[in-house]
Amino acid sequence: MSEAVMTDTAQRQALVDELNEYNCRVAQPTDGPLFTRDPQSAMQPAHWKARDLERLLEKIGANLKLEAGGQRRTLRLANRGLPFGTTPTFWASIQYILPGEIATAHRHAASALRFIMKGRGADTIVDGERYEMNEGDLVLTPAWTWHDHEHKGDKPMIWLDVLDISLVRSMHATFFEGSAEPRQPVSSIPDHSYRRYGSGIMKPLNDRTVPDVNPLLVYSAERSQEALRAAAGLPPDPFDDTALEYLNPLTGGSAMPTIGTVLQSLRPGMHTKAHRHTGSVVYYVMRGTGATIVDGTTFEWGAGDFLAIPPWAVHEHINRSSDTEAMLFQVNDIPALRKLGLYREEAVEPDAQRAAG
Ligand code: 1HN
Repeated sequence: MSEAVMTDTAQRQALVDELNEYNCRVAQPTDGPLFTRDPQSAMQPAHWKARDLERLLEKIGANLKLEAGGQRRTLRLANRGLPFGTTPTFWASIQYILPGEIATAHRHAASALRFIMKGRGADTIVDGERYEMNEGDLVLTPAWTWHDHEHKGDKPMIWLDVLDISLVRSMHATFFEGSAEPRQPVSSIPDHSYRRYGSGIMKPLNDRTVPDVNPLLVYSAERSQEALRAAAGLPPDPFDDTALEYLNPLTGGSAMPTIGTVLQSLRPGMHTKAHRHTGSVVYYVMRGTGATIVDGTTFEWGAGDFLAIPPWAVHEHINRSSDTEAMLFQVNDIPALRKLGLYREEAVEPDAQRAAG
């Protein structure tokens, strides 16, 4: 090595050290690329099978008391490519609550939602409003609303919890507060938000609600599945067949500001076109059997399974049955990406996906 290069290296290091003293730096040859041509996500596609989840839930039910771990007994869906969480922005967990248990009141800056998977007899109170939780219901816990749950039924109950924890953490905006009282006082009018906004087509006069904050807390299985049945008579969406997004009835935007929620039906024999988009997705299979091809890998799914799709991964869906629809509940972070101007999507020719595999 010539003396000139050595001197140059030493000089560069001296410069770097000096800059460092003043909390400054310049690009260095050892830095990785600052930009990639397109998203290179560390998140991996992931599949959780219902049979495994059921066994593991029973196991945590038998082994973990509710008091340990913040008064919630949850099985977190982890991603091997990420330091924490299910996707780069949100955490999906399955909550397992036993008869007689109370998940005590707290609130946090992270937005949360619950989608009821199995069981009956539990209720949740969100900012004073009590809702029964029935299979297929979506219940929202908007940012900073108090929430607690109690299981009054006689068999264990399970539901999906999704929180935008990783997004909130990345912005260093975490707040949390516990309550001295296990449960909140309940307001005198039952189903208050549902009575005011649940029709989705009308709203009360003299309404002073801030439109950006969704005033509707609950989306019943009955009403949302009825909407999906009505939409099934429309021509299929090329990538998702029949898919409806839960909405904020005041804005027509997503039900939560950061998290998208979608109810989706794949008709018998459907094989969708392939596409990719920014934003991550987790699917819960409510019923049916099928497959999703993600970046060339085929995941065969059945009722009760979960599937996670990384940002910008090419994916297409297949309903394997010739006579039964498949119904999926989907959670994504697309509303957050859209608000930040970061949403992009593109169709992918089927041959490209096969070659990638
Ligand atoms: C949480 O507060 C709940 O309130 C459920 O039921 C799951 C997962 C991580 C962090 C907080 C709940 C959660 C959670």
